[in-house]
Amino acid sequence: MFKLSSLPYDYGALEPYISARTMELHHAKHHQAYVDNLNKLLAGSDLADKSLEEIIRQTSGRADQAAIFNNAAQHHNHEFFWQCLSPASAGKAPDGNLEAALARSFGSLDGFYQEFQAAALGQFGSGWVWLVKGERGLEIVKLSNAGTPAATAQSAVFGLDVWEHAYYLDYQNRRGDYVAAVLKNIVNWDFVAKNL
Ligand code: MN3
Repeated sequence: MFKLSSLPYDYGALEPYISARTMELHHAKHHQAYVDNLNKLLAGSDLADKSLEEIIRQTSGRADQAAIFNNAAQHHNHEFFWQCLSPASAGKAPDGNLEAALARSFGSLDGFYQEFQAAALGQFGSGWVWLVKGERGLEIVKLSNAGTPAATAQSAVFGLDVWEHAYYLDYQNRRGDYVAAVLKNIVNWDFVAKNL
């Protein structure tokens, strides 16, 4: 049985950038539902004794396993996403090796911010924007719905949920404002740097 982890901060800790109400609904309702659905779908399945990562890889791209993939990937994506955020990041920016790697791949930190923002705005409908380790350094990848680097050979360094449930109460249709607020104020760059 998979379990929902507690957040490493309070629901209100990311205010004013993400409200307590959004965080509570997102974690206690949306994320919890992915975990509950996954456990129900796995009951009696031959995938039940596999790790979350194995389940994701074995069900990715299979139409007959789409429900299991979607809930497993969303559980995995959210567990990672919560760690990508921190209330202790105000005024901080990537530094050291992370800043150097971002500058190599995107020209500069501002280049990274702009490219990430453009990818987030360009993701039509629900999905995620990921910073991943690719063959040529860091790359930005946008994936629909439950799309996850965990289904691929690329490993995630940072990820941002751009489903409307992540921001609609606070920003309505202004996805770009949500993305900018997160990038400039509440990314846990220490966690991101560890994923390099
Ligand atoms: Mn979400």
